Amino acid sequence: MQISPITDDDRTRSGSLERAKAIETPIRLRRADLFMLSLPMCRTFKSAYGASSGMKRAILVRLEDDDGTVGWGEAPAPERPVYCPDTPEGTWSVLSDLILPGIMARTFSGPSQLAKTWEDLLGQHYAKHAVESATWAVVSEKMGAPLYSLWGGVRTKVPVGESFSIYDSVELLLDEIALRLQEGFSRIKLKIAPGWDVSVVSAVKDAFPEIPLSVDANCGYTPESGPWNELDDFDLLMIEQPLPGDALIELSTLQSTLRTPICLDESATGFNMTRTALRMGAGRIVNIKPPRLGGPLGCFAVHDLCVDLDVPAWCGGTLETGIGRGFNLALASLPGFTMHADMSPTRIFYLEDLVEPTFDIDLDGSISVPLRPGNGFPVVSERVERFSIRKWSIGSTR
Ligand code: OSB
Ligand code: MG
Repeated sequence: MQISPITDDDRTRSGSLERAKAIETPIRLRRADLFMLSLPMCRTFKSAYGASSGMKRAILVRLEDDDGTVGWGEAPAPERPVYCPDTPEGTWSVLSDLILPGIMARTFSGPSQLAKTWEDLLGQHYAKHAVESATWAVVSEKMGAPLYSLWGGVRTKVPVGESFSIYDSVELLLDEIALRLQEGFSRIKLKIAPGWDVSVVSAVKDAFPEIPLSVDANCGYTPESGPWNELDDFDLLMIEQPLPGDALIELSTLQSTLRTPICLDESATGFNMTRTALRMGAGRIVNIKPPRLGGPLGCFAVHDLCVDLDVPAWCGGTLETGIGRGFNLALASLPGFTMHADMSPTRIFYLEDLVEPTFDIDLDGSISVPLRPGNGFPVVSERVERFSIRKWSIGSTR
């Protein structure tokens, strides 16, 4: 694929970002609540970064508008800052010390103006995402319009694939894949790492030759250590993040030797980084994830960039509960999301979801985009309380 040259028009030719910025519904928050949750996982999720299992923390933000409208957001920061620099404790501190105090009892014309209050803060993308998305839920509820229509979505069903963790044996992996294919998943993504790559991909290809297949290396290789030629022979949809996120020169060199597109995940930390990476030819596909990009507005910017450059994009996940996945599904309805999303139903990772009803995959391999205003799925407060290990609030209830 030829990457067309990027011009300074990239910022202005955008469609979805301009649309989102133009949405003006006054917000005035009277209260914000933070919840630190400890959620029981029902399986081990292992990648090049190591394994998560047992209990996983997640932070929830609940915003309450002066008119009583409530919106929830989620910061699924990993226990260890290996995929991204954010952590649960750091995110909690930024939310309670810096972000939430700055938005209380002030009138904002909409989410875009509200998000300007933290524009000067570097990083802290998970914290920013949790608040910005909760704000979008408030606005959507107030306007009586689902997020997907507010944001300019063009589809109400999102084709989904499953992200398969590293298993103890290839047999266990093949059994799991067979199960998921029966459920309808129509694209397979395998986590790879040194020692769990070529032979595994080969076994999966042999067992399921027809299924679109990709791999995700989560930065686990160096240019010298990866089995690039072997991987390139499998006709994979993409190789996701083979090298560290900031290794743009090496990624670009590697991409020039491969037929298989490289997909940017850890490299795509914001608009400028993604633009630079694409211009350098460091990848040909972009995985758009709301927490990694600091919220929906950051996603719209990258989405529009991808549309303008004719670069395929898809919506990735970070093991969100149904609260975070509600935003991901609405986002994935935008026109530039032309490839399968990572959107496993919450039941695959967690014993209990925080929303009811939650979502699941249809036999046609897709998940329906939520059509209700506000949070895509109704949040069950009792479960939030039950899994909370710490709470904090600012403002008052009336
Ligand atoms: O690299 O895509 C990734 C989960 C957490 C952090 C990074 C990644 C992932 C996944 C899981 O692959 C995708 C999902 O949430 O379903
Ligand atoms: Mg990834």
